[in-house]
Amino acid sequence: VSGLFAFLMMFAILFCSVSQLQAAEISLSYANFPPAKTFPCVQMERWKQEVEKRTSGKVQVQTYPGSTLLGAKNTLRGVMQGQADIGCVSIAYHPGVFPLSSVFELPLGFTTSTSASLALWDLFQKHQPKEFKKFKVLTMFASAPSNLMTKTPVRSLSDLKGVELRASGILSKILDSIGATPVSMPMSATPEALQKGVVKGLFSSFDVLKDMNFAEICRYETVTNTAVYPFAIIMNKSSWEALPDDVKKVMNDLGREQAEWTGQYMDQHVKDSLAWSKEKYDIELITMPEADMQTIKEKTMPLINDWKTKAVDSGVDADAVLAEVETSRVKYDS
Ligand code: IAC
Repeated sequence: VSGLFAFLMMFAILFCSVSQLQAAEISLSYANFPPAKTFPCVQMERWKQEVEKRTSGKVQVQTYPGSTLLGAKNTLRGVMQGQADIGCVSIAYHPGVFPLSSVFELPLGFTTSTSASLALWDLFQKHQPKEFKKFKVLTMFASAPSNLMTKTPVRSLSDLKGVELRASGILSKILDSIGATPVSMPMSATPEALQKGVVKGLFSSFDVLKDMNFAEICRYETVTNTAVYPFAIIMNKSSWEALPDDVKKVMNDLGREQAEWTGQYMDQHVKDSLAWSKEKYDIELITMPEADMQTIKEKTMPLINDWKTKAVDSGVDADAVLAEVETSRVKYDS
């Protein structure tokens, strides 16, 4: 019996040491609010893969898509309190909290997710704004420009009058200034609102026609190419500080690369999503008359001044920020 016991003990010790060798030294949780198929989660899986590969398995990232760990509205607090190490935050869902980064919610004329994502990252790097002082920012990116996805056709601005549409942040104000009735909510709440008829469509980028299956209910897609939705991937400060230098370097080196990767993925995916929606649901892609596009520009212009006033109140050098973003737009968006 004692021989068997000794054998079992040896086996147990061997097994433990082998499994310890294979286990990652560092395990990090990463919370994301929209469904796994959407672009914030696709980029999350790519980041996880790269970090695990580049740290040779020393770091393991546990991903939680679809609000399974933290929802859209409690990610900021959840990451600050350490309920998750890392989280995905949509800037537009938190009006007033990000006086600098919210500049990207304005109609600035970015035509791609790639250019907006790189410009956003550059702006963050340059200013290291205090709005993120409680977090380590791992990367940032933006959606593609926003368009109207609706149950009934919007062929001109007059069709938009009083139509309830889902948006968020300054993008809700854009809708308001062109005559629609905005209803602010996160992307993750939109399927139910569309289903119940609380909204008749939404204002976002076309990737969600496929990834959220909105093409089924919103058969009309009107191109406005207005503002983008900016995002930040934030990490709990103590979780960050506990990382060894080589791991920090891997993550720091990934910041800009991840922004660009996500932008390029998004820009390609918008095309795939439109083609898929045409094929599956025979959606109609609508362009508004040139005069209406001009009216949109004029009516949304005051939002830039509104942003400026609030940004200055929060200590942001708003004119410099707008000038830098415009320089980046010219640099990346051509
Ligand atoms: C998305 C978004 C949010 C979650 C998932 C996919 C956005 C564009 C921005 C937004 N595509 O909130 O409308």
